Amino acid sequence: MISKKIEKLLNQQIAMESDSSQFYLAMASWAERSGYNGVSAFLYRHSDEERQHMLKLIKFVNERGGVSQLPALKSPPVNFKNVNEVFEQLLKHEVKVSNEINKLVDNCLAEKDYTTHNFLQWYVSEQIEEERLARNLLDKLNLIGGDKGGMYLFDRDLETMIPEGEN
Ligand code: OFO
Repeated sequence: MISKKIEKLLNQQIAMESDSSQFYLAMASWAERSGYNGVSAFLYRHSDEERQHMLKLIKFVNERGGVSQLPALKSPPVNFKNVNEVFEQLLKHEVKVSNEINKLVDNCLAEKDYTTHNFLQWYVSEQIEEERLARNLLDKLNLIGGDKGGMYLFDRDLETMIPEGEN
């Protein structure tokens, strides 16, 4: 059974994963409209994965005798300046998520909730991968600079890339 405090914090994390999913969905839609089909496919997959992260938390809260709560959906931005801005914002967002996961892990230790602590280890590893991949992609974009051919190849590579970087 989880404590009310941990239940509240897990519900905040559910809201955060939902925000991630919405945010990346908006990015995917912008990329699709802007002719970046590979970037768009990657971000649609990323958005789906964030929804899976949210579902995993919902099920955990329910299984541990808590009550999961779904947040209201926030309206994400519609337009982005360019692909660089998309990935800069994505990295910034992932760093924020990692910080929140770390705080949650700290709270589990303080509350001696080792079950939730153990469950959250999956999220800790996932965040390392997601941040790593976002940084790699930004490095590539910086190398490409304004080169159109480079951008074409970047977009093509993302068509099949998996958002946690297992590819
Ligand atoms: Fe849920 O991993 Fe990104 O935010």
